[in-house]
Amino acid sequence: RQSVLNAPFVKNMMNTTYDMWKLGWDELNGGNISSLLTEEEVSPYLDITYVLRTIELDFPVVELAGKYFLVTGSGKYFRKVIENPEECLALLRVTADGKNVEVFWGLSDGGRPTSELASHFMSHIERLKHDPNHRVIMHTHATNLIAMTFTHDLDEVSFTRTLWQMCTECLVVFPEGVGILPWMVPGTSEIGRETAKKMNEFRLAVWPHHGIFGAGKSIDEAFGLIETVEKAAKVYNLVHAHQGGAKQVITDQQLLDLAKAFHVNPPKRYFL
Ligand code: 2HA
Ligand code: ZN
Repeated sequence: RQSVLNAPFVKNMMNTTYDMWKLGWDELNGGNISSLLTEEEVSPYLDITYVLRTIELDFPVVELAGKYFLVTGSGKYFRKVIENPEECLALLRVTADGKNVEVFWGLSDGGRPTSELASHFMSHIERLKHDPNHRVIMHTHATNLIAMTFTHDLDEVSFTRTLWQMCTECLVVFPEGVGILPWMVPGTSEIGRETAKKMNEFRLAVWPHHGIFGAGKSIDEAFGLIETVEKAAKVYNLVHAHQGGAKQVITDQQLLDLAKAFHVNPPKRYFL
Protein backbone atom coordinates (compact mmCIF):
# COMPACT_ATOMS: atom_id res chain seq x y z
CA ARG A 1 0.00 0.00 0.00
CA GLN A 2 1.21 3.53 -0.81
CA SER A 3 1.58 6.15 1.92
CA VAL A 4 -1.53 8.30 2.20
CA LEU A 5 0.83 11.30 2.17
CA ASN A 6 1.30 10.59 -1.54
CA ALA A 7 -2.43 10.64 -2.23
CA PRO A 8 -3.36 13.55 -4.51
CA PHE A 9 -6.30 14.46 -2.25
CA VAL A 10 -3.98 14.84 0.77
CA LYS A 11 -1.36 16.80 -1.19
CA ASN A 12 -3.97 19.19 -2.57
CA MET A 13 -5.39 19.74 0.93
CA MET A 14 -1.88 20.47 2.30
CA ASN A 15 -1.05 22.91 -0.48
CA THR A 16 -4.41 24.66 -0.40
CA THR A 17 -4.46 25.22 3.37
CA TYR A 18 -0.97 26.68 3.11
CA ASP A 19 -1.98 28.95 0.21
CA MET A 20 -5.02 30.14 2.16
CA TRP A 21 -2.92 30.92 5.22
CA LYS A 22 -0.49 32.87 3.01
CA LEU A 23 -3.38 34.90 1.67
CA GLY A 24 -4.05 35.97 5.25
CA TRP A 25 -7.47 34.35 5.35
CA ASP A 26 -6.78 31.68 7.96
CA GLU A 27 -5.19 33.21 11.02
CA LEU A 28 -4.62 30.96 14.04
CA ASN A 29 -7.07 28.02 13.73
CA GLY A 30 -9.42 29.88 11.38
CA GLY A 31 -10.94 28.01 8.45
CA ASN A 32 -11.87 24.42 7.70
CA ILE A 33 -12.24 22.19 4.64
CA SER A 34 -13.98 18.88 3.98
CA SER A 35 -13.64 16.88 0.82
CA LEU A 36 -15.83 13.94 -0.15
CA LEU A 37 -13.85 10.92 -1.38
CA THR A 38 -14.82 7.59 -2.91
CA GLU A 39 -13.81 4.19 -1.58
CA GLU A 40 -11.86 3.66 -4.84
CA GLU A 41 -9.81 6.78 -4.12
CA VAL A 42 -9.13 5.88 -0.49
CA SER A 43 -8.49 2.13 -0.63
CA PRO A 44 -5.09 2.21 -2.47
CA TYR A 45 -3.74 4.13 0.54
CA LEU A 46 -5.58 2.86 3.61
CA ASP A 47 -6.99 -0.38 4.98
CA ILE A 48 -10.64 0.56 5.24
CA THR A 49 -11.37 -2.39 7.51
CA TYR A 50 -9.08 -0.90 10.16
CA VAL A 51 -10.78 1.85 12.15
CA LEU A 52 -8.50 3.84 14.51
CA ARG A 53 -11.34 5.28 16.53
CA THR A 54 -14.99 6.30 16.37
CA ILE A 55 -16.23 9.81 17.15
CA GLU A 56 -19.86 10.57 17.98
CA LEU A 57 -21.63 13.40 16.11
CA ASP A 58 -23.96 15.94 17.78
CA PHE A 59 -26.26 15.79 14.75
CA PRO A 60 -27.12 12.65 12.76
CA VAL A 61 -26.30 12.65 9.04
CA VAL A 62 -27.76 9.40 7.79
CA GLU A 63 -27.83 10.89 4.26
CA LEU A 64 -24.03 10.66 4.27
CA ALA A 65 -23.84 7.07 5.61
CA GLY A 66 -20.84 5.20 4.24
CA LYS A 67 -19.28 8.30 2.68
CA TYR A 68 -15.58 9.09 3.11
CA PHE A 69 -14.23 12.56 3.85
CA LEU A 70 -10.87 14.19 4.28
CA VAL A 71 -11.37 17.02 6.81
CA THR A 72 -9.26 19.53 8.68
CA GLY A 73 -9.05 19.09 12.44
CA SER A 74 -10.61 21.25 15.15
CA GLY A 75 -8.18 23.83 16.52
CA LYS A 76 -5.54 23.00 13.90
CA TYR A 77 -3.66 25.73 12.09
CA PHE A 78 -3.85 25.97 8.28
CA ARG A 79 -0.26 27.20 8.45
CA LYS A 80 0.84 23.89 9.97
CA VAL A 81 -1.05 21.33 7.86
CA ILE A 82 1.79 21.15 5.34
CA GLU A 83 4.29 20.35 8.14
CA ASN A 84 2.16 17.95 10.08
CA PRO A 85 -0.72 16.58 8.01
CA GLU A 86 -1.19 13.49 10.15
CA GLU A 87 -2.02 15.60 13.20
CA CYS A 88 -3.98 18.36 11.39
CA LEU A 89 -6.16 16.29 9.02
CA ALA A 90 -8.51 13.31 9.33
CA LEU A 91 -9.73 10.74 6.87
CA LEU A 92 -13.04 9.42 8.08
CA ARG A 93 -16.23 7.61 7.12
CA VAL A 94 -19.77 8.22 8.34
CA THR A 95 -21.25 5.11 9.99
CA ALA A 96 -24.34 3.37 8.57
CA ASP A 97 -26.63 4.96 11.19
CA GLY A 98 -25.19 8.44 10.47
CA LYS A 99 -24.49 9.02 14.16
CA ASN A 100 -20.71 8.60 14.24
CA VAL A 101 -17.61 8.98 12.13
CA GLU A 102 -14.87 6.36 11.96
CA VAL A 103 -11.32 7.68 11.66
CA PHE A 104 -8.91 5.78 9.39
CA TRP A 105 -6.02 8.19 9.42
CA GLY A 106 -5.00 11.48 11.03
CA LEU A 107 -5.78 13.48 14.20
CA SER A 108 -2.78 11.62 15.57
CA ASP A 109 -2.77 13.66 18.78
CA GLY A 110 -6.31 12.55 19.65
CA GLY A 111 -8.03 15.65 18.24
CA ARG A 112 -11.48 16.05 16.73
CA PRO A 113 -12.69 16.94 13.23
CA THR A 114 -13.39 20.62 12.47
CA SER A 115 -15.63 22.52 14.91
CA GLU A 116 -17.78 23.42 11.89
CA LEU A 117 -18.47 19.78 10.98
CA ALA A 118 -22.24 20.38 11.27
CA SER A 119 -22.16 23.17 8.68
CA HIS A 120 -19.95 21.05 6.43
CA PHE A 121 -21.97 17.84 6.59
CA MET A 122 -25.36 19.56 6.31
CA SER A 123 -24.06 21.60 3.36
CA HIS A 124 -22.73 18.48 1.63
CA ILE A 125 -26.18 16.92 1.96
CA GLU A 126 -27.82 19.94 0.28
CA ARG A 127 -25.25 20.36 -2.49
CA LEU A 128 -25.40 16.64 -3.39
CA LYS A 129 -29.14 17.06 -4.05
CA HIS A 130 -28.29 19.65 -6.69
CA ASP A 131 -25.07 18.24 -8.08
CA PRO A 132 -24.04 14.58 -7.95
CA ASN A 133 -20.45 15.69 -8.68
CA HIS A 134 -20.32 17.98 -5.65
CA ARG A 135 -17.30 17.21 -3.42
CA VAL A 136 -15.98 20.07 -1.30
CA ILE A 137 -17.12 22.50 1.41
CA MET A 138 -14.63 25.19 2.39
CA HIS A 139 -14.86 27.81 5.14
CA THR A 140 -12.40 30.68 5.48
CA HIS A 141 -12.00 34.15 6.96
CA ALA A 142 -11.47 36.02 3.68
CA THR A 143 -10.33 39.46 4.82
CA ASN A 144 -11.89 41.82 2.31
CA LEU A 145 -15.17 39.96 2.32
CA ILE A 146 -15.35 40.29 6.12
CA ALA A 147 -14.59 44.02 5.83
CA MET A 148 -17.34 44.44 3.25
CA THR A 149 -19.91 42.96 5.68
CA PHE A 150 -19.36 46.06 7.85
CA THR A 151 -19.68 48.72 5.17
CA HIS A 152 -22.24 47.22 2.77
CA ASP A 153 -25.84 46.41 3.59
CA LEU A 154 -26.46 42.69 4.07
CA ASP A 155 -29.34 42.23 1.65
CA GLU A 156 -28.51 39.27 -0.65
CA VAL A 157 -29.67 40.97 -3.84
CA SER A 158 -27.86 44.22 -3.18
CA PHE A 159 -24.66 42.51 -1.93
CA THR A 160 -24.57 40.17 -4.94
CA ARG A 161 -25.16 43.04 -7.37
CA THR A 162 -22.28 45.01 -5.87
CA LEU A 163 -19.91 42.01 -6.23
CA TRP A 164 -20.99 41.52 -9.84
CA GLN A 165 -20.45 45.22 -10.52
CA MET A 166 -16.85 45.18 -9.24
CA CYS A 167 -15.26 42.58 -11.57
CA THR A 168 -16.56 41.58 -14.99
CA GLU A 169 -16.01 37.84 -14.43
CA CYS A 170 -18.05 37.65 -11.22
CA LEU A 171 -21.49 37.19 -12.77
CA VAL A 172 -20.14 34.36 -14.91
CA VAL A 173 -18.41 32.64 -11.96
CA PHE A 174 -21.37 32.82 -9.53
CA PRO A 175 -24.52 33.63 -11.56
CA GLU A 176 -26.75 32.35 -8.73
CA GLY A 177 -25.38 35.07 -6.43
CA VAL A 178 -24.30 34.74 -2.79
CA GLY A 179 -26.42 33.82 0.22
CA ILE A 180 -26.06 35.76 3.46
CA LEU A 181 -26.83 34.43 6.96
CA PRO A 182 -27.67 36.63 9.90
CA TRP A 183 -24.82 36.90 12.41
CA MET A 184 -24.82 33.67 14.43
CA VAL A 185 -22.65 31.84 16.96
CA PRO A 186 -20.25 29.59 14.99
CA GLY A 187 -19.60 25.91 15.62
CA THR A 188 -23.24 24.99 16.29
CA SER A 189 -25.82 22.77 14.59
CA GLU A 190 -28.07 25.88 14.20
CA ILE A 191 -25.56 27.73 12.03
CA GLY A 192 -25.04 24.41 10.21
CA ARG A 193 -28.73 24.21 9.34
CA GLU A 194 -28.90 27.85 8.22
CA THR A 195 -25.76 27.49 6.09
CA ALA A 196 -27.13 24.33 4.50
CA LYS A 197 -30.44 26.12 3.71
CA LYS A 198 -28.46 28.69 1.73
CA MET A 199 -26.64 25.88 -0.05
CA ASN A 200 -29.99 24.94 -1.60
CA GLU A 201 -29.79 28.01 -3.76
CA PHE A 202 -26.15 29.15 -3.65
CA ARG A 203 -22.63 27.69 -3.64
CA LEU A 204 -21.47 30.62 -1.52
CA ALA A 205 -22.79 31.61 1.92
CA VAL A 206 -21.51 34.69 3.72
CA TRP A 207 -21.26 34.68 7.51
CA PRO A 208 -21.29 38.40 8.36
CA HIS A 209 -18.27 39.64 10.36
CA HIS A 210 -16.82 36.11 10.25
CA GLY A 211 -16.14 34.67 6.80
CA ILE A 212 -17.59 32.63 3.98
CA PHE A 213 -18.56 29.07 3.02
CA GLY A 214 -17.98 27.84 -0.52
CA ALA A 215 -18.99 24.59 -2.24
CA GLY A 216 -17.47 22.95 -5.30
CA LYS A 217 -16.76 19.84 -7.35
CA SER A 218 -13.15 20.05 -6.20
CA ILE A 219 -10.98 21.89 -3.69
CA ASP A 220 -9.78 24.05 -6.56
CA GLU A 221 -13.31 25.01 -7.57
CA ALA A 222 -14.45 25.87 -4.02
CA PHE A 223 -11.25 27.86 -3.51
CA GLY A 224 -11.67 29.62 -6.86
CA LEU A 225 -15.23 30.68 -6.05
CA ILE A 226 -14.18 32.17 -2.72
CA GLU A 227 -11.11 33.76 -4.31
CA THR A 228 -13.35 35.46 -6.89
CA VAL A 229 -15.71 36.87 -4.23
CA GLU A 230 -12.74 37.99 -2.16
CA LYS A 231 -11.23 39.76 -5.18
CA ALA A 232 -14.48 41.62 -5.87
CA ALA A 233 -14.73 42.56 -2.17
CA LYS A 234 -11.17 43.86 -2.31
CA VAL A 235 -11.97 46.02 -5.32
CA TYR A 236 -15.09 47.27 -3.53
CA ASN A 237 -13.05 48.18 -0.46
CA LEU A 238 -10.38 49.93 -2.54
CA VAL A 239 -12.98 51.91 -4.46
CA HIS A 240 -14.81 52.92 -1.29
CA ALA A 241 -11.58 53.95 0.40
CA HIS A 242 -11.49 56.78 -2.13
CA GLN A 243 -13.42 59.91 -1.48
CA GLY A 244 -16.58 59.85 -3.56
CA GLY A 245 -16.52 56.07 -4.14
CA ALA A 246 -17.32 54.64 -7.56
CA LYS A 247 -17.92 57.04 -10.45
CA GLN A 248 -19.29 54.19 -12.53
CA VAL A 249 -20.00 50.47 -12.16
CA ILE A 250 -20.79 47.62 -14.55
CA THR A 251 -24.38 48.40 -15.56
CA ASP A 252 -27.39 46.07 -15.50
CA GLN A 253 -27.40 46.04 -19.29
CA GLN A 254 -23.75 45.02 -19.30
CA LEU A 255 -24.46 42.25 -16.75
CA LEU A 256 -27.28 40.98 -18.97
CA ASP A 257 -24.98 41.08 -22.02
CA LEU A 258 -22.42 39.05 -20.06
CA ALA A 259 -24.99 36.48 -18.99
CA LYS A 260 -26.06 36.06 -22.61
CA ALA A 261 -22.50 35.81 -23.93
CA PHE A 262 -21.44 33.24 -21.32
CA HIS A 263 -24.74 31.29 -21.22
CA VAL A 264 -25.46 31.73 -17.52
CA ASN A 265 -28.88 32.45 -16.03
CA PRO A 266 -28.79 34.81 -13.07
CA PRO A 267 -32.24 35.05 -11.38
CA LYS A 268 -34.37 38.00 -12.55
CA ARG A 269 -34.69 39.47 -9.05
CA TYR A 270 -31.11 40.75 -9.23
CA PHE A 271 -32.02 43.25 -11.94
CA LEU A 272 -33.73 46.43 -10.87
O1 2HA B 1 -12.06 26.59 12.67
O2 2HA B 1 -13.11 29.11 11.49
O3 2HA B 1 -15.62 29.11 12.36
C1 2HA B 1 -12.28 27.81 13.25
C2 2HA B 1 -13.34 28.53 12.52
C3 2HA B 1 -14.67 28.48 13.12
ZN1 ZN C 1 -14.56 30.57 11.01
